[in-house]
Amino acid sequence: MRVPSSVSSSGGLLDVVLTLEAASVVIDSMDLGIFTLNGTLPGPTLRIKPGDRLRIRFQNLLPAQPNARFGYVDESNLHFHGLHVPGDLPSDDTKLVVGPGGEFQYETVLPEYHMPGTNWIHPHRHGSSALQVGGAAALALIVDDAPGSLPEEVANAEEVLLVVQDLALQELSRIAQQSGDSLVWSAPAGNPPDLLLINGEHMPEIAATPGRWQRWRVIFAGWRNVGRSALNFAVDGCTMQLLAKDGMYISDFPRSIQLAPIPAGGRADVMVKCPSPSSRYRVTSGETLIGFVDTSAVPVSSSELSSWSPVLPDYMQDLQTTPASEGCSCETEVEEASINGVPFSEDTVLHETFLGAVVERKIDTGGHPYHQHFYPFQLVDGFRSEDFFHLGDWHDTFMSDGLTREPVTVRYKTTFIAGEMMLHCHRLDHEDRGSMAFETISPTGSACSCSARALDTGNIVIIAVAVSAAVCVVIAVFGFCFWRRRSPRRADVGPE
Ligand SMILES: [Cu+2]
Repeated sequence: MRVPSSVSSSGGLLDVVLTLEAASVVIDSMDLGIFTLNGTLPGPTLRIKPGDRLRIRFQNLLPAQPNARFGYVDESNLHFHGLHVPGDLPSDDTKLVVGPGGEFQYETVLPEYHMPGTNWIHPHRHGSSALQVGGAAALALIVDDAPGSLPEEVANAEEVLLVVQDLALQELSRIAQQSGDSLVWSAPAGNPPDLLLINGEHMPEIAATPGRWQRWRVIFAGWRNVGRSALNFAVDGCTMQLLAKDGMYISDFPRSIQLAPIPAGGRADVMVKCPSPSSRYRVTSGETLIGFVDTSAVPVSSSELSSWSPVLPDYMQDLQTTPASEGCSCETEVEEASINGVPFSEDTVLHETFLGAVVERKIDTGGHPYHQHFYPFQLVDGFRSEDFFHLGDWHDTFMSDGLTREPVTVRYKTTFIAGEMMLHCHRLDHEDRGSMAFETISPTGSACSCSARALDTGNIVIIAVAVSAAVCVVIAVFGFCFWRRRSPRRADVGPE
């Protein structure tokens, strides 16, 4: 299987250029025009450590399409999916718009206590995220573990990165046509198949030694449901022990699972061991074959995995028995083109919280993968106990997918990062249509609100009045000067 190129931080800094650009690829003898980060499918893997500075010069090299229907198919930005970093510039602010030919330098610092794990980066321009992420700009962003922090069997295991992408050729062609993209996306006409790719390959072969544990980092760099559900990831005939979800270690490793139902945008780190030599095992999503594990001829024996719990950072302290702060428990219903009936607007706040609050959300996902930026949330109530989902687990992307009764209750504590936090459906065509909102986290306040409201326009009115007054003064002064200058000239030339 292909392994994406990789670049790691050094001396506390990861300083890279990421370009969003069109590229041509051939998959299963089909010529495809796709979106890429740095020209490859997927983009290069970025590796960083807690406490490091991440500096990304993002360059939008897409061709300008000024006549495209909605006017933003050539605009973009980046989202650091899974990082616990501020949501305002120059950090992870998805309101930023970088036009074709434009660039922006992102810079953010991971806290020293950041949870190590498997995350990813993708474009997030409201209105064009489905086409750009679906087709297929994404890369893995790994926050590496400190030496000595993992159990030996995990630390010493061979790492296998799987960036799973859902190249739905017909659906993406329809979205490209709707959004007026005529220069980047292209796929065969007719009825080309949907392709579930791993590291840019269709049905790759993963090499393994029989009997030896591997650490698989599975990223579903997805933008829609697969069929009607999550990526139902399984390796038939092999042992899977869950290690982490959405870039956060579980507290009861090892947890035996048969299936990892990863919603679009989600991740799962799984220890995988296949038993027999010279054998082929199927990697599947539901009924769909997406790859193979091919084992070598000589088996080895390896010890069982021992129990292990991570040190949890402040923003992941257990909240199962901690009630929400007064007024901070709100309902959130995710819909096709709105949240709680309100379509996305940069001027509308969905919920309001404050630093230090214990926030509770009762989320009705209804088949829509719910994603929160920079504050992950803990599953607290509303779950049937399944292997993959335990009460107390943490996620940043969650879809009930028939495994829960709705609504599900989640909690998180707003520890240190204030500002605007995006939340949205990770079926990105829904996000593009308005299934997104943000809540504000006040650095100084002490009250929550569950009611959507327009942003305070008081300051805007004051600024508008001040600007109008200044313009009036300038016009008056200019008029007076003009009159003074014209008058003598008339006088000068008069006698002639
Ligand atoms: Cu949705």
